[in-house]
Amino acid sequence: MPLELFLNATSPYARIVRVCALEKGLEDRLILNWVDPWADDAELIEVNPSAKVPALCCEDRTSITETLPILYYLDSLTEKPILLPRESLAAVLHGVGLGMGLVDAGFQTVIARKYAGRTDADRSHLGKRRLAAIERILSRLEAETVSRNSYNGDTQLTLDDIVIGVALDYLRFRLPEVEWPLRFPALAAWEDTRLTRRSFHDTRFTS
Ligand SMILES: N[C@@H](CCC(=O)N[C@@H](CS)C(=O)NCC(=O)O)C(=O)O
Repeated sequence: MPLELFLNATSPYARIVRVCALEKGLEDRLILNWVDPWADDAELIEVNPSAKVPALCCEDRTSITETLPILYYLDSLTEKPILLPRESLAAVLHGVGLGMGLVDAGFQTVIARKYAGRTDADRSHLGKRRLAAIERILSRLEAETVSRNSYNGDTQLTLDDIVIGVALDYLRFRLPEVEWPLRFPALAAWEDTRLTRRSFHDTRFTS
């Protein structure tokens, strides 16, 4: 059996997994199972009782849920390219953590707005904390852009590049009023080089 990924087209978490699968050259081993996680899809719930995407069925039908464990597993499937290189593991995981923080704060903002309305969601205690977290993470990423590995379009990506790259594009997609590309120019230049890469281009968000 091939690997089977449960996903939807607007999930930043699922896109991170897809970009990783493409970068790892796993395209031919992977079936994409498009589902609506909000519709209590029975097949998805069987694989992931949390009813969330992404969820992965392995070739032996073991299921793996949650983005980071799925990424860890995919990275183990091929020797090269390695998304979590041992020699720079702390630095890469540092970036992965910042990127996942941005995805979480962005996604939770979008969902809270959807169910509570934008004004109530953003003015709530948790809403203010999420928006403040987005600002702080963007500032931190901007400050660290110079020290982040330089990228010329051919260089192999590591997991931090992928998570941060998708997180930033998710903000552009769902929270355009944040206007981060105008306010964080170094980060915008860094992101531009990633979005042209095939793995990012072929997985771009569609509503
Ligand atoms: N912690 C999970 C978050 C995944 C997640 O929240 N996925 C959203 C789509 S972007 C979802 O499926 N939500 C459905 C729900 O919460 O019921 C991960 O890292 O994979």
